[in-house]
Amino acid sequence: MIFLLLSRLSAKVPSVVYRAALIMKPQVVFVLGGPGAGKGTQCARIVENYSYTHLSAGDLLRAERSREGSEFGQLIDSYIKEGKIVPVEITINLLRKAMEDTMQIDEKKFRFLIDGFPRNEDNLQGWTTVMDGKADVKFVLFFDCSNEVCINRCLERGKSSGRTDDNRASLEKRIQTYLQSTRPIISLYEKQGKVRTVDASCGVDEVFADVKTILDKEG
Ligand code: UP5
Ligand code: MG
Repeated sequence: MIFLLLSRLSAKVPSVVYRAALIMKPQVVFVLGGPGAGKGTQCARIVENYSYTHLSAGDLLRAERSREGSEFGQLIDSYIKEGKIVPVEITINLLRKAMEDTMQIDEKKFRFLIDGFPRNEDNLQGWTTVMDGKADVKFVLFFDCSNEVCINRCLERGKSSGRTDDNRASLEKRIQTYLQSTRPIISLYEKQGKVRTVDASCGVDEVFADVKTILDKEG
């Protein structure tokens, strides 16, 4: 009888240990840069080549804006058009849920590229309140690009993107918000030695070559 119990236990223990080892704390790379710097484009390339899941805060907000019955649809719509930053309570819940859903489907998917967040102090505070201790921020991948290049890329994309903020009036506001609110967040991480900067003004392949160098080094 004892033998039977022990053999059952020993069969169970390794699987419990194995499962615990598999459930990893999310590892996060924040991806920042001006509007049109190429965050989304480069994240897509990273996903093709490395085991990361890409979560764009902007995409999540646009999806929430279109979700039938969303109580935040109108608010998100006006904030995006005005190039303003949506209150973090909305964004952080979308991000947290997306991370949880991803890991629930596949617990090996614990590496995340969080694109376009945190954009201001409010975002950072919201992240700390909700995610501190629950996820590790490895570093910030910063796509550095002149305002002029950013604006031109978005205007070009605006010819077909259908995005309500890819027009000159919205872009001027997006750039102002970026300079006033997001750059200081990048500087904050810079002081902690956590920023990896890429020159985002050259072609997609050249930018990605620099991204690869960084990711290969970070492990
Ligand atoms: N392109 C890309 N790379 C290129 C290259 N190297 N050479 C030439 N062309 C290149 O690229 C933009 C365009 O440039 C594309 O046409 C691409 O082909 C080309 P993309 O990869 O889309 O750039 P990205 O940096 O992702 O630009 P995006 O417009 O998405 O940046 P934003 O940060 O402005 O937009 P986001 O979607 O993150 O946010 C939109 C709004 O949502 C914000 O303004 C804000 O109102 C709201 N928001 C919040 O409130 N909170 C958040 O946390 C996030 C968003
Ligand atoms: Mg984007």
